[in-house]
Amino acid sequence: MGTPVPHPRGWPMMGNSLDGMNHAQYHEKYGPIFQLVDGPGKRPTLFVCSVELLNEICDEKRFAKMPRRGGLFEVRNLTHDGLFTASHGEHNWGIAHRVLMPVFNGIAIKNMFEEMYDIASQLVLKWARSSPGTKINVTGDFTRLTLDTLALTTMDTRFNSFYSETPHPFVSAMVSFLTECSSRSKRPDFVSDYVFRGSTQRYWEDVKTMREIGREVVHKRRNSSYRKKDLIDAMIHEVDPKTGQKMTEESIIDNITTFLIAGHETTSGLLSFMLYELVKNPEVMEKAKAEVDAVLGQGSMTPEMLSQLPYLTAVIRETLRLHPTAPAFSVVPKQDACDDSPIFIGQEQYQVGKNQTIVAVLQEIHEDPTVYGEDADKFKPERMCDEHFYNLPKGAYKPFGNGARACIGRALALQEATMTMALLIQNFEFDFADPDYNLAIKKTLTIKPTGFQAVARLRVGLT
Ligand code: MNH
Repeated sequence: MGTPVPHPRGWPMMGNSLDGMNHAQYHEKYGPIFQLVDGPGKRPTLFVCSVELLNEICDEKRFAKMPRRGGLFEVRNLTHDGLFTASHGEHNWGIAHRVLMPVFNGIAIKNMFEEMYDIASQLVLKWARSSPGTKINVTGDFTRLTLDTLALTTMDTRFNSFYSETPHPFVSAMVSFLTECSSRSKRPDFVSDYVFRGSTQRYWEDVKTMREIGREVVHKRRNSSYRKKDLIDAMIHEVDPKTGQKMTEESIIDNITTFLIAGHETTSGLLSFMLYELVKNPEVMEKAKAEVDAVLGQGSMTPEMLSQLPYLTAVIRETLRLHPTAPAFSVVPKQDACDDSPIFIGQEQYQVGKNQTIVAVLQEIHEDPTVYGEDADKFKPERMCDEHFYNLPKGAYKPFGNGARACIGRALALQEATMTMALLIQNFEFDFADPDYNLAIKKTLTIKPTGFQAVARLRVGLT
């Protein structure tokens, strides 16, 4: 019964890890679903590449998020059952979700406007003061921006990345921790930590460093009479309406570190791809500039202006369609241990194994020709203006994930991206530092452009 899922043969032991193919190539060769074995000792994983199949695994009655291996699972040693790394049904996820959802809604995010503007102005100053023709490492500077913004808005701490030669200790620990998470996830399960004891020790030291910084921030606030309506305040004082419980100290630290990790590369990648597409498509830049000039003029920005930039908003949506900076998310079928009935997905009735991980490959799904047509791979913000965007078929666009487990930082990220890009367009004209630059992408837990350098010129008449 059902249609067999295509699975490239692979090698004994190494599975498909030596195929040298990416998801797009597997998709082209095997169709909208395929099964791969990532390496020695790994269990086979399913990958889905169509809107139809995505829709089915987004049914939260049948499928749920359960990080059991892969990079996200390794992050759990730092963030435990915090929002991003929790499995479906974990108790502390529920408390944190109910306490924090209201604090991350659009209205509450407006209160962060001043702090975000402060950091974005630091970026503008840096680029304005650099000597003419300086090649800007775009992604590097956007990462400074998003890290500093998240640290300030979610942990009330200034990293001052634009002003210091060496990164803040939290940042160094996080960078080496994330690199190690990725190596650990690629290592065969039967190889013990002992073989990698050097890097393992460093990994646990990084965990300790980040948690201690988080703990200090929470202690300082808890022991002071100072109140500010921000995230830490909510995490310390708010009570979960359902259980009557507050977040524990450990859960607060899990989530502070979570926000920094989940929020910085994704938003920095978004800004980087967005600037790339704007420079690459001058007619899009012209329209965006006309809109920004009409709304902002030469004056300073107010939070109200952000909702008056529909074209820039469409540019952001289209950027996340073609370059979903969190390029995948995964689920497993919800099934009782004693229930062995087969599970099928799609019209073709592909069979899914019990407890089998299914990965949604967003870069492929977002270019599904049945929804986006034959020019699905072209950057066209017009297709994302409100009237089209709100009429997209279900499951056609999921850059922020799905359902209860969708991104809690969405409004924060969108406000930051809109505000930063509006400010940059108001002040600068951009070119590629290398006119022959071709987009190259580096993929870790997130995707971002690599080698993308730009040149910024202050716009005449504006100082
Ligand atoms: Mn974010 C979950 C994408 C910015 C904090 N985020 C997710 C998921 C996607 C995602 C996809 C679902 C992952 C999964 O199902 O396993 N997030 C993004 C993108 C951006 C982004 C594309 C920016 C652009 N995210 C942010 C920011 C923050 C944040 C900024 C924090 C301030 N994201 C989270 C958290 C979760 C999440 C926390 C987990 C939510 C939950 O499961 O309850």
